[in-house]
Amino acid sequence: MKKSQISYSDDVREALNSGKPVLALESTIIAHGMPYPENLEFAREAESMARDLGVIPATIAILNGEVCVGLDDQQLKVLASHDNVPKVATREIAIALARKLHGATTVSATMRLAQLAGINIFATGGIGGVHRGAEKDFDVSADLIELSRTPVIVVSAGAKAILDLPKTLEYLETMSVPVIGYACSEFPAFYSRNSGIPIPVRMDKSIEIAETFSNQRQLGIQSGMLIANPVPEEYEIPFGEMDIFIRQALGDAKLAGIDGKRLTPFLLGRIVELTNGRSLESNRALALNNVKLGAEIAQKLAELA
Ligand code: PSU
Ligand code: MN
Repeated sequence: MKKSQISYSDDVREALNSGKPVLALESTIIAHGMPYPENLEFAREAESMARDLGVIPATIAILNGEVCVGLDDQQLKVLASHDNVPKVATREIAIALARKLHGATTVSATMRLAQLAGINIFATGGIGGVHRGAEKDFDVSADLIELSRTPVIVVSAGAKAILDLPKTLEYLETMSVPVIGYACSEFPAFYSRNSGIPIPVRMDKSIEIAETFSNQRQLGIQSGMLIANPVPEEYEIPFGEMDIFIRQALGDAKLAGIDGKRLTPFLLGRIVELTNGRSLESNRALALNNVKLGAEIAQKLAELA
C-alpha cells in the first residue's frame, strides 16, 4: 500500500504537509469500546479537545476498503452506530482492504497506519496486553507486538485492568519498548491510578518524552514508546474496588464461551453494566486526558522537527 492511497481529510493533509502537529486516534474504542451514543459523543469530544489545543486530530479507520486518516462527522457516526463494524488489528488491515469492508482499527492497526501516514503520536484509552491466564491460552494482544516494531508514541492510561499487568510489563521489557510514566511512579491500571507495580521510568515534562522519541529515531530504533498517564483522580475507581467487577466479568466471559478478539469488548461492556455506567465515565475521562497529553507531546515533536 502506498502513502498516496490513503484517504486524508483536508485538514490532516494540510497539517502534515506544513509540519503542524497531528494526533492520531483509534476507532475500535468507538465501535467496540463504548456503547452508542456515548461513543459518538466521546469521539467528537476527543477531536474538539485536540483542536482546542492547537493540534489536528486524525481518527483512523477503514471505510469501504479505504484507509481513512481524519474522519468527518458522518464517518464517525457510521463507526459509532453501525452494528458489526469488524474489529481490525494489524493482521486484518489487508483483508479489510481486499474485501472493501469497514474496519474499526485497534491500537496495533492504528499505530501501523499512523506511521504509514506520517503521524508519530497516537492517543488511546488503554492498550491491550497479556491476558490473565495467558500461560494457558496464549492470549497476548497484537498491540504489544506492534509497539515493538512500529515507531509511534502511544499515550495510554496504562494497560486495561482486565489484563495481567506484571506479565504485560515483562513482555514490553523483553520486546524493548520504553514504558514511561507521565508524572507517576506506578504503572496505572486504566480505571485506577495505582496498581502497586512500579513503572520503569517517570517523566514529568512532555518535552522530555518528545526528546526521548526523537533520540530513538536518530538511533534507528524501530520500536514505539508507551506513555502511561493515570486517569484523573475524580474519575478513578480504585483497584481493589474494580477487581471484584473484573473477576465477575471474566467469569461471565468464560461461561458465555467468549474468547479471541471478542473478549476485550465483552469485558469492557460487562464492566459498564456491573458498575452501573461508572466505568464508562472513567473510560471516557481517561481517554480524553490522554488526548490532552498526546496533543501536548505532539506540539513538542513538531517543535523538535
Ligand atoms: N482502550 C479503550 N477501549 C478499547 C480499546 C482500548 O479504552 O476498546 C481497544 C483498543 O483498540 C485495543 C483493543 O487495541 O481494545 C485491544 O483488543 P485485544 O485485547 O483483542 O487485542
Ligand atoms: Mn487477544
